[in-house]
Amino acid sequence: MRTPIIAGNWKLNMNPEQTAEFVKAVKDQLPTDGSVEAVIGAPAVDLPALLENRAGSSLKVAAENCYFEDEGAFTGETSPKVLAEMGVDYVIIGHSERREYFHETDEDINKKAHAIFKNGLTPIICCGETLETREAGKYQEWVEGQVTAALKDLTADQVASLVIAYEPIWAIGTGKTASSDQAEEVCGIVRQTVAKLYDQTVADKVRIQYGGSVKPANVAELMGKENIDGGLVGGASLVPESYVQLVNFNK
Ligand code: G2H
Repeated sequence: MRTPIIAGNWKLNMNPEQTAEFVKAVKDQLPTDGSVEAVIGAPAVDLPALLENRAGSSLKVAAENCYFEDEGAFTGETSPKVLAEMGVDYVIIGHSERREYFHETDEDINKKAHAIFKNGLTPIICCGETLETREAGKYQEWVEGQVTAALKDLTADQVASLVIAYEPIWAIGTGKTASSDQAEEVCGIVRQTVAKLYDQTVADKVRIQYGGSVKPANVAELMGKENIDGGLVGGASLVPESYVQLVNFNK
């Protein structure tokens, strides 16, 4: 049985003060029965406020990125080693915004995945196609290629424990959600890819999120799909009330 995982992805929003307020507002309304894992992914500058204020709650914390080296002359980067020392749980890598605006390659993402595991953290690896790729009918092979490259040389145990987020780029922040059937189809392809690369046992364990305009109104339908184990949520995760509704989608 895979525990559903709903993760906010705040992107470049919120400051430490707003973060503290947010956590105080949602903290007592998170699932306490272990039926859903609630995560917030925040900018690096907000992580201390998230970590301090989550005390006593089940909230898990994600960084939105990290570098693949632990230390050295890499101005402006974030160390996965330090994220682990701080008490962070997850690191989101390979988001389409990082691939597009910061030229992150499949190879970088794979190196980051290795660095994240080396430091005892868990990656949330994003994949997803553009509208052009979808309309050209090439989205299946595109996503399979991204997943294959991201997982290169990871062990079966590592892959079984990580999270893959399928985010069709055409549905991000556009208000245009992939239909639950479209989302399910590609999340199924992600799982089949893991089965091909490893085996069915690993594929049955890996958790797969859908991301792209997830909101309280559509989360339950998406979560009802066989291969969708969670959501990676941008806009709707910034409002405490809607975040609480999202993580309690099963109530
Ligand atoms: C996709 C998603 C969060 P939104 O990027 O990762 O954002 O929910 O705003 O479409």
